[in-house]
Amino acid sequence: MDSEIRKILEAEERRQRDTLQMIPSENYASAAVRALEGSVFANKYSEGYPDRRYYQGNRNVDLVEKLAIERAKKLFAVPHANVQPYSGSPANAAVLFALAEAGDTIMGLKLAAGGHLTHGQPQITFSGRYFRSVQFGLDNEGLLDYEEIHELALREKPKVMIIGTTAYPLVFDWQRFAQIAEEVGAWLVADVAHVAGLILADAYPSPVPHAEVVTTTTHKTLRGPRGAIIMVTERGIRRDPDVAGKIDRAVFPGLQGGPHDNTTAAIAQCLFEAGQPEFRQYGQQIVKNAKALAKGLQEGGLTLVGGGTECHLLLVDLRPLSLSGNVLAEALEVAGIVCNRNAVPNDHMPPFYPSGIRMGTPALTTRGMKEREMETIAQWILQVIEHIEEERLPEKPEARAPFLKEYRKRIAGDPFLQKIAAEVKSLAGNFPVP
Ligand code: DSN
Repeated sequence: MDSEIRKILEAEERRQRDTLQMIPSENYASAAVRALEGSVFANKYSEGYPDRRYYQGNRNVDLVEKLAIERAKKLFAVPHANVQPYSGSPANAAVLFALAEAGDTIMGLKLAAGGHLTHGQPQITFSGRYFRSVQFGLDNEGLLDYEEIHELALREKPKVMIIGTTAYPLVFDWQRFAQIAEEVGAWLVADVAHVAGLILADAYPSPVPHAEVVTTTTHKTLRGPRGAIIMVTERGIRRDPDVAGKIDRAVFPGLQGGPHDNTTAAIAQCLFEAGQPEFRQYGQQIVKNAKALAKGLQEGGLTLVGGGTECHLLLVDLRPLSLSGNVLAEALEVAGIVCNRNAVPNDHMPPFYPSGIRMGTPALTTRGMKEREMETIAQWILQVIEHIEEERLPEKPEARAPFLKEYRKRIAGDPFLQKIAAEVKSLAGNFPVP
């Protein structure tokens, strides 16, 4: 390997090993998953689907793709699965293109409230430009207001409701979404990218009995490669017996060419892992850990959106401390705690300078950490907050970037943050990464 790349790779290996990865959409894939991603399957072209390829030489690729499909169908209890989408955004794009026409109305949760770009974010995404997007937010407590969603759906009559979240700490009421969708004749698409692994571990409700289509990425709580799966439920097939065909055609040739067969092989492996009894314990522990972390932070006086968590993530509202998400996330990173700044419901600040911090426990749980470690981590986070609580992001938008540049330099060698980073490294050393 080129020495320049090797050096960067080794630095990233150390970073992932010596610090706490608390971005809730990240995880540590197993060595087998990573080996398959880097395997000879990456050399192959396979446009088409198993037994219907446009290229020769796909005997083994067909086996691998069938295995991934069968495992997805069995684990999620669905009659149809497509494992070819390159990632979550292309998966959602394919579903929207399969179920709606240009200009049709789609409905989803606003990005600023924890929805995803592909759930209809206006103007800047295909989902908000190609379709007529109507969106709902959260109430002042940061919770879904099902009555408001119901009224919006009745008024706007969406063709597709694409429902999911990247930052909502409580469980979704899939049955309620299904009742609303049914009443207005909308397709219900559940995007469970964040919680797919929790669903398989019975740690989060499955939308499968309620939705017609389910999409997920494969690299978050599912702990596989960076990829995605689209599933059609019994309900979806009852509604339109050709819906699976429409979705398959929207993926290929509609949006994509050759599938990434190395990723497909790694998906088959991650679904094998997710079918083992240990995976159930893993998923359950993710939620226990998130609850323990939430408790520690709340006891230290922090405000959590939704009042806590029922899943793998929590969202700290920094407005009561007049603290910026950027300021805290930068300091935490110096202290070896890697999370991300995030908008809180009805945030008065723009998305680049939001008033919250999002944290998750999937990666720490993969390393074997439990409630006790979460209590320690909560104390470190509280100490970092106390250390920087006088720091203020400037009010003037043009002064923010220069301030953060200077702030980053100033805190890089901060002895207190470095002391915590050393303690973090020592704790992390007891929990090997895969
Ligand atoms: N970007 C992902 C996340 O961090 O939640 C969602 O796709």
